[in-house]
Amino acid sequence: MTDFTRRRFLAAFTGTGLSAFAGCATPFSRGGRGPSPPIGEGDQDSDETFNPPTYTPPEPTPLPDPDVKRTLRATAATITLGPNATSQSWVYDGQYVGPELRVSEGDIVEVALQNDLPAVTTTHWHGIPLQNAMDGVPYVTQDPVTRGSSFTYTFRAEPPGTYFYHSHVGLQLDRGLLGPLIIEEDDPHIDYDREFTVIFDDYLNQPPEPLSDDGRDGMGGMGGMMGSDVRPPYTGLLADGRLPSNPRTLDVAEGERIRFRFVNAASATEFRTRLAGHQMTVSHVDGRPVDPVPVDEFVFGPGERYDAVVELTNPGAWQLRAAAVKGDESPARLDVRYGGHDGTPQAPDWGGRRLQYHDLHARDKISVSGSPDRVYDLTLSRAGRSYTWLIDGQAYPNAEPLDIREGEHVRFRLRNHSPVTHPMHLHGHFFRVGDALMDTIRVPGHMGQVSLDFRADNPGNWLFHCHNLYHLESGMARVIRYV
Ligand SMILES: [Cu+2]
Repeated sequence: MTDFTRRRFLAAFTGTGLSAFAGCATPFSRGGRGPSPPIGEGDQDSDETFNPPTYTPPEPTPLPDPDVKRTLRATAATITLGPNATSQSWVYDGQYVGPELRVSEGDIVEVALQNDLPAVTTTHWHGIPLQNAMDGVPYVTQDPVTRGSSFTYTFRAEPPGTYFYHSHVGLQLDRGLLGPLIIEEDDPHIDYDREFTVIFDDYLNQPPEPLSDDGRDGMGGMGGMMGSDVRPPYTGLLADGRLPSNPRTLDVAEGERIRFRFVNAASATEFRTRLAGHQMTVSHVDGRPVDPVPVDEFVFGPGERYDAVVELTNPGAWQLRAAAVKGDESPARLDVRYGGHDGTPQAPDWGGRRLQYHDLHARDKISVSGSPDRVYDLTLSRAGRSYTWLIDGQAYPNAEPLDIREGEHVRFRLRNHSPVTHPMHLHGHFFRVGDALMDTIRVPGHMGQVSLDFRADNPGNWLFHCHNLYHLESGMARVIRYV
């Protein structure tokens, strides 16, 4: 057992981890690795002798024979992002973005993950409320899959919607181990002629490493209220695996209605998204159908998905752009070109009506209303001068589980004491915020507050965490435990 793996294992299961990793990693920009990496460093490591976890997920209820069988091979590969832009990375099936898995509502899906990486891995099916043992969280729902071995995930494809799958080990998501997962609905509430899935990502031309604060921005003190966040040194922002210098073009015809399925698969980037020359009508959030909302632009954070229908009524050549809310890279870009319009695509002007969460009204039946059975008040903050992110003062893995009971109506009241947005993601459940259902919500910085409610209807141990991968790796997670 390497020193790292032993330490991480101990951190995960005996609660000795905090002192091991708080504040002692080296800064990302120096390219070094700290002496005591947090849970993320599993992606550097191939140790296969860890002890079994103390938690065993509920035995999965057997499902019928699969309707769809796939193999996903996690492997090192050379990926191409544009002319003269190739990169060595870790991806699924040798391609970045990974292959789109497209299934029908209700299908039984069986995916064999084959690990050909030089490291352990898992695959998480982001947003799908599947059985706990299939959730793909290392040390929480399963042992990580060792080199050369495989793990078969089986789940029922429901509810329909726009999802994605990704590695849940360490910082592997930021290497490119991700792909879209579309569950087609039998009876959509919107009309459209064609659809396109669009994956936005931030691109790092080097292996990711945990972040730490090297003092450049004077962070620290005041419980993390001061200063700004550190961000990995991204090379660029990508739409469907392409740099903006090499955009994908959608050839369209006047009069068509296009459904876009937008996925924010970035590790540390909120995107502001807009198509020049057109409004978008938002129809789904995190896969859940909403009453259609016409907007000019929307912002979404890591882990969120938005579907929007665009009516093509303005012939020309147009850019769809996704710009980092905080970050100075060129916006990710996709071109929409009507037949016969060969000119340079026009970039959007920002402004106009931007989608707000309170615009969203779920069309699904919402299973929680009235007074909750259990309430957790949870602050989101940074620990002093170290690059450690906390949920209610505790840094995972040295953090207490949040206990709930099956059948309860649970409420989390989140209050963000830090200056940065945290996209908080709950595994295994959709939650209600206002009149909408979702699985990931941005909690704004500077004392932003969100109250989310869910029904405890999926027994197991589930991760609740910030989907900024660097915050997650620096402690911003809790296990939700059914007791
Ligand atoms: Cu965060």
